[in-house]
Amino acid sequence: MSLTPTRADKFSFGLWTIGYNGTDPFGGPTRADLDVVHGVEKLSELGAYGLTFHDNDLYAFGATDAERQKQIDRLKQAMADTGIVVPMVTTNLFSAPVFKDGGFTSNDRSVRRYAIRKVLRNIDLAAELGAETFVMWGGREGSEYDAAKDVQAALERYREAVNLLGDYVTEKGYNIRFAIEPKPNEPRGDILLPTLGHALAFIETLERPELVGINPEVGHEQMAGLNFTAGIAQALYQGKLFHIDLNGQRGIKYDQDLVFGHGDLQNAFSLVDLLEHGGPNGGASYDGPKHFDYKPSRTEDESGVWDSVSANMRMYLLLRERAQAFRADPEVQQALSDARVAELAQPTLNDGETYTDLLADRSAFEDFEPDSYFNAKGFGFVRLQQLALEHLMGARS
Ligand SMILES: [Mn+2]
Repeated sequence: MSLTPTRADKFSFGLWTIGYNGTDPFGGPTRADLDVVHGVEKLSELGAYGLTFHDNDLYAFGATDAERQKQIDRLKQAMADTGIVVPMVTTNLFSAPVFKDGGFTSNDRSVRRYAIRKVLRNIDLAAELGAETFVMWGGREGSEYDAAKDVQAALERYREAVNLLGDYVTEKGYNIRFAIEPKPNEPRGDILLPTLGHALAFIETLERPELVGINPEVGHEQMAGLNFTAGIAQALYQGKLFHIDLNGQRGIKYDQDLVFGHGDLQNAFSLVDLLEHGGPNGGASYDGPKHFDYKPSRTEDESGVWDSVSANMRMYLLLRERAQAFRADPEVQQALSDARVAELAQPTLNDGETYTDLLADRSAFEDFEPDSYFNAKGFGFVRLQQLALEHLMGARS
């Protein structure tokens, strides 16, 4: 098992990640701006396969048509020269002042119409570049004040926009699916569709739910105190993991966007195990792009940016190696068996059994003795967890 990234690993990076110049709410840039062609060349050299971007990562908001086309042409040439692909494109509906109350759900109707036009134009570009996933992160779709936003109306306007986008790609014949990226807060005090669970429920209200899935980000779910791996398992179970944003976050605080694994390492281990193996009982796994949405810390110079690019990929590959060793260990297999992990995959009812049959089964209730059933015997979950951590730490091979 190689720790050198290859194209087959499908590692991709946002142009805004490698291009992050260090600006935060308290200080300006600490690094020079990155040119897209240089970024593509470095990603290719380091073993990534894909670049993703928001429209305004590639060309400035307010760029003329000629300036925009020049940047698109430069990107296309860099793709042709390196073999780097663009698997995902997304739209910036959050930076420009006009989006201060959101895009699809701004209280101002003219802003909403402009936002949809900006996205339609960007979908054409996504299709032209061969992207198959179009991410929607509604960072400004939210509010600070309950009285200032009708959330039910906002959901209806979001639904109206996504339905229109679904019509557009269908009628254009584009091979594009949409992925909603949830986040609980930041930059807004509260953001619409704050967790992957909210997004999954919303998708079922759409006219073309099959075209829409989710793009969950490690840090965003962890900012809400949620278990990312458990959420991803539900997304896989529901066939909605269209894309994923890997990074690191340490607890409930601002969005840190650390290197993958530099936050909650245990959760990163269980996540890679799930993505690669589909869970202990062979559920759905993930074979889409492993996309890193992180920020190289503003303490770093340009060489530190490329070191952090390699660190993301290496962390994933190390965790994949550790997860494979964990699954292959006979002691782990015994501990899994003792913990009855596989038994959960067995249906609770017998084949064809009805509630009438269950009611007639005295062993299930009348003769069942719950107080003495386990005879004080435990499941051994702690031992299993210790084995997992020893594999994560490299203490077992
Ligand atoms: Mn983030």
